[in-house]
Amino acid sequence: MAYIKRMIIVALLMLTQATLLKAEDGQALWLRGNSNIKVTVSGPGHSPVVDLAIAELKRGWHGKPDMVLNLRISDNPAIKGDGFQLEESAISARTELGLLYGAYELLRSQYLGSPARRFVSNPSYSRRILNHWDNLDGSIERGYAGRSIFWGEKENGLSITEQDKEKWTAYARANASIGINGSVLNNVNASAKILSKPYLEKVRAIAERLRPYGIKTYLSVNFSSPVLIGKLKKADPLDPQVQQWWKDKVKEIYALIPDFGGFLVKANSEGQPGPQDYGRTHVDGANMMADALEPFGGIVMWRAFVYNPSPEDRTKQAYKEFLPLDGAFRKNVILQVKNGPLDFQPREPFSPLFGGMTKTPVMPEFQITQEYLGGSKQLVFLSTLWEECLNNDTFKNGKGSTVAACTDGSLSKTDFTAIAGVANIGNDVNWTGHTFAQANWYAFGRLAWNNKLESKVIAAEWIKQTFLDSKEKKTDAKFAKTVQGIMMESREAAVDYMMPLGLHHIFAEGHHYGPAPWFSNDKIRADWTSVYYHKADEQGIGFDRTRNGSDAVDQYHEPLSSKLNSLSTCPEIYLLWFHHVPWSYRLKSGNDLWTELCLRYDRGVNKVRSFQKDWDRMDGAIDKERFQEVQSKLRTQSRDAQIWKDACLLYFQQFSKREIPFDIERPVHDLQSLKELTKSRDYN
Ligand code: GCV
Repeated sequence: MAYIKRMIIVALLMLTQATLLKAEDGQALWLRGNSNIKVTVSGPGHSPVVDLAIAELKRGWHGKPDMVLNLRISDNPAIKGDGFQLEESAISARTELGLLYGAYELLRSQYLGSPARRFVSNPSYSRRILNHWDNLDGSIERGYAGRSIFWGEKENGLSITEQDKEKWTAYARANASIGINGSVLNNVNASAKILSKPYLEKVRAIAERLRPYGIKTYLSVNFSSPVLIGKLKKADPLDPQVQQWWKDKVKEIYALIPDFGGFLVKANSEGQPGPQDYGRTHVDGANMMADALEPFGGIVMWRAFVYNPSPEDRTKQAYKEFLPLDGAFRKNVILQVKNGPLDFQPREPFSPLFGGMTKTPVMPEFQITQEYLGGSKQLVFLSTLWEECLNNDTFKNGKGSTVAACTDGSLSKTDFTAIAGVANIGNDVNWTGHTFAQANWYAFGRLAWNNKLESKVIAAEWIKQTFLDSKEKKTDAKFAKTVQGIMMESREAAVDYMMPLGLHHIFAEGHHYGPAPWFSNDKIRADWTSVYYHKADEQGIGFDRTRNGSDAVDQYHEPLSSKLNSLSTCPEIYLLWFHHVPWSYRLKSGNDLWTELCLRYDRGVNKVRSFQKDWDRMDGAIDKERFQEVQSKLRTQSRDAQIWKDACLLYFQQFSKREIPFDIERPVHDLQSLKELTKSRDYN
């Protein structure tokens, strides 16, 4: 009886709470912390940035009432770059931007209820940049949250409304609050038009909105721009006319945008033009642009994502291309390298270029938009993926040479350091399509600022700011813990139901959402098909990248290369990435490979189902709108995880010729219908 009474009271409390919770559409992101608590803030004079810092502190103060807070510029040697020092009643920084970042950090810690203490915080990377793959017609390559907030719609994408400007300001504020300080405004598959006068005028207008928040504007450029919009006959980087064209163009840009950041370039990759079209090298191309940008302080981010249709293992090509060029780039060039050697898969080993380049600075490129991880339909917290990459040991200078250390300047001094994330932002009301995709934007910023932060801490911060009030209620703690659990397990679950044990790139053609392990097509290049990657046959499955195979293992330093090379020491999470393994091979669990594969797929599906149950139990803990949105998306994710499992197991079973273990759920689909389903464009 007492139990029933208690349950009724809990239910009534939850109901009251749910009706009191205000409707939320997600537009406010993690910045919901307005407050009425009074604070007096004194700053070092007035400037747009200092005034913003003061305004933010007054708007979001959750500390002691009627405090006097002092913002001051300091030459404390412990503070580096745009870092800051927090004390209970002061924020000190070398730069005004440091004061703004310090203000956001102080507000965050107050909201999270962390005690105020004295500490210094310095950014891990000096440039923390979002890459928007936004096309000038407003579409977004691999975008799942609506259309571009910068381009498109009317007048060739050039019109600017008051609403646009407000959106850009809100975008800049959200970024600054997590330390992001750069935006590349257009797709790396770049239209040359971006460098024409009318588009540059629009870039200027956008830059004006981003500037007060410390966000520098960068552009992706098309290597053939001198031909496409400049009326030159060629774009040969050694041609003096071409060099002059770039110098003039850069001068024109800086006259409009004095703090312009520089260029991002995808050259000689996936059909994009580049210096190799003229028999020149990536160095020739990058240095030509670097020379044009150097007098203005601009930089070139040259992408290493290059591969050609050739018999060579695709994952080896970038390293082979760039390693011989190490040291030949100008000082204001940095190589932008995707986390893995292939292409943002659910799990990849780190790119060997991080440990390979010794004289050329390298910056990681992460993908925030979930091209290969469920778009905006699936809840996958990517922070754990990035944390895993950053913490990998390259053994470049012996043990401890992590990817983080190879890129943040701790292993070798560079003139600047940088990190990029491919944005998941569009004009959807909640910015990112899935509410939980906001967490990936947030996590990228937080890791770019501090590449040692733990994902579980980032998740906890985000949950509280995004869903809960600063004053914690009893139900809040339960919600926070449950949701943190879901987030922390979500990426591993996706790996399990999509591509466990090192499998990779077995997606349906084109949309990269659903499975198509059967996909092969003689008419396109082999490395755009699935069978090229999994190589399933009657003996086994996996890509042999050992010394007897493509020898990709030797692009890594010892002792890692030998560890990866041997079947018995290769970490099982990368097993089928580096080895073609017999179906009967025994794994550490004692299961043979086929059984283990079945169990992993099944585990992934069950995990998503458990996320559903956990989320359902949270009904009433947050606003109805976002609760139901996530609930419905988890339903879709559960359905699609099952499709992944069934498609892969039924297809691979044709080669393994073994039974699916009876203690897991049998596939509920048949192979033929799955082939039809995932082919359809509507499926993605
Ligand atoms: C912007 C993958 C994606 C492409 C993307 C490319 C890149 O191939 O599928 O959409 O193009 O990577 O990073 O350049």
